[in-house]
Amino acid sequence: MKPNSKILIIAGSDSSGGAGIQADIKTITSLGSYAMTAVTAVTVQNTQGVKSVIPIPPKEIKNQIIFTARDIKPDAIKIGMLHSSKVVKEVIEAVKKIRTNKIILDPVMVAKGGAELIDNNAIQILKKRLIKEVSLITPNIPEAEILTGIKIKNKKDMITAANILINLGAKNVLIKGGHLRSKKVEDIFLNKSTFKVFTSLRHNTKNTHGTGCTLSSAIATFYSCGKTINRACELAIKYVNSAILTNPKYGRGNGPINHLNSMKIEKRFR
Ligand code: PXL
Repeated sequence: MKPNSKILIIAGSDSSGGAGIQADIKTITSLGSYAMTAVTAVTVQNTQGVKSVIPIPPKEIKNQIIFTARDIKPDAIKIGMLHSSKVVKEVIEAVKKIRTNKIILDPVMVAKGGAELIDNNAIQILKKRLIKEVSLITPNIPEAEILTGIKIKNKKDMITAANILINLGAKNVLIKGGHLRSKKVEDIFLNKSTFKVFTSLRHNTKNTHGTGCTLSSAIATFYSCGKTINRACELAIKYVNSAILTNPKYGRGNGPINHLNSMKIEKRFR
């Protein structure tokens, strides 16, 4: 088969393969599209935690984006870990230059084990400037709390937070409800004309490392292939839910999900 579309990933590397660039490439590939990358940082980690973070110089992040996209124009962009304000600024400049208008922003802040992947200044610029430049922002509950300054305890609070993000200039918002202690997981989608709640079964497992990265890459892939933004969210949520259910149980900590869950390998290898 040939790829259906081309996606540029701007994110950090996760040496354990479950989150970050690695999750993004696996997701985009397994859903049938072509993945390109601009690496923002290299993390040293396993399923038990992050040992260190090595930042890539901001100018080189911008160079990766522009040089790559000038040759192969992406149909969509997925943005993940941006650790400093300098990086956020360079990424804003670079994505303006390459003129791809389908951009999904996963505002990555803290890794599963608690390691901070972004600093405070960067959060402020992300909130003031980057939010307005993207098609969709996909915060989880702790990220939505930081971006909006409100405490989120239930669906009503999620809706309030989504409205605050729309007022900050977001075009579309998907707040992921996985961190709430509800029996089912409810993710809410909001833009100026549409409100939707996507309900999924909650699977009782600690192996959910990289769900946010995987979700935003899956949304970027479906969206790049012509689905509407809210349908892309719905399809991506289903993909992540199946990936959690069929997780391979790797590692001693928070293990990865099964990025391959949508695939059938038909080729025979001799
Ligand atoms: O899941 C958030 C995340 C994003 N990007 C990178 C990460 C992580 C979590 O560990 O390592 C590179």
